[in-house]
Amino acid sequence: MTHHLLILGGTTEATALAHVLHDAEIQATFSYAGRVARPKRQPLPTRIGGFGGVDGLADYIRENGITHVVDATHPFAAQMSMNAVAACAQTDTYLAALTRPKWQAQVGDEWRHVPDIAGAVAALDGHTQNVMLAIGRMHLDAFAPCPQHQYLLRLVDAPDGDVPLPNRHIIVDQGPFSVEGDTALMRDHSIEIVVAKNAGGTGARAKIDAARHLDIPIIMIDRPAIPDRPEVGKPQDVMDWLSHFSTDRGV
Ligand code: 3Y8
Ligand code: NAP
Repeated sequence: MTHHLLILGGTTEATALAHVLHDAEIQATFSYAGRVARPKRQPLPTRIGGFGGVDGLADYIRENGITHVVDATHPFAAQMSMNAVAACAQTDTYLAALTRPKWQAQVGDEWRHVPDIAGAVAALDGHTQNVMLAIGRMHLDAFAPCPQHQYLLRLVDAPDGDVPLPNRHIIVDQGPFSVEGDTALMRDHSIEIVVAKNAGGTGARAKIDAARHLDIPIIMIDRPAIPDRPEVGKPQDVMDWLSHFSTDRGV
């Protein structure tokens, strides 16, 4: 069986895996949702855009002879991960997720855990504060019930529509970020509290370390539930996983 992998990307780990597969000359296609204007270029053939739900992904798998799917999406991309589990079951395609562990609070951290975005909004229901909202663009509307705060927003692309937060300063920047940069940013804006997703990994971690250095509390949003699937933690683990499947040696 000749391998043809589909990598569901959009994370630092997905990019690292793309380079490993490219260097190993393993046939693979990289996939983005098409969320941002200039996604990072990958060393693999790349497709951009949704598949059209579970059936659309199942059709894509069949039509492109995909033999293995690696879900290397962000831990908060729960819908894509659920679709991958369903479509791979439907098409009897091997699936593994390339995931990264949750961040754990360390000595000096002041985290307030909330279960989801709504929980973060409820945690901001108080007096006016300088809030760094570093959870991207897709959920800004949810914070409209808390217009009293002065928001520092960090977005990958400049917002196309109006932002429902009257007192805001928008930074357009694409990670990975640095602790020095995030420390200076929080100081310059006298940030008093940070809202973050428990993304894990290194690309979004800078603000967590900067907040600790500056004794700033964090409202930490826990990850959404994702169905069970085989999980690995490193690109090399994906290579080991692949080696368990027979390859076409022409014998
Ligand atoms: C489109 C295209 C790589 C991947 C880099 C990682 C790290 C930098 C940090 C902050 C947090 C946030 C956000 C974030 C980070 C990495 C990784 C990560 C957080 C890109 C990318 C795509 C996206 C989608 C984008 C979301 C947004 C979330 C910004 C690429 C740059 C906040 C998540 O404008 C929008 O619609 C943006 C949407 C989903 C969350 C949201 O709700 O707005 N990511 N981010 C992917 C696609 O089209 O399929 O990969 O170049 C990727 C990266 N963003 O290879 O270096 O691995 O996590 N991405 C969060 O963690 O909270 C920023 O500002 O401190
Ligand atoms: P999501 O809510 O789980 O998915 C919504 C829909 O977007 C999916 O049903 C699918 O559409 C499409 N989609 C998502 N990821 C895709 C991919 N890699 N390739 C093709 N289609 C994809 O996803 P999301 O949270 O919007 O994340 C979108 C992308 O941004 C993913 O690549 C993710 O890794 C990346 N990202 C997200 C976050 C975050 O905080 N959510 C952070 C960093 C990076 P169809 O149903 O039409 O197939």
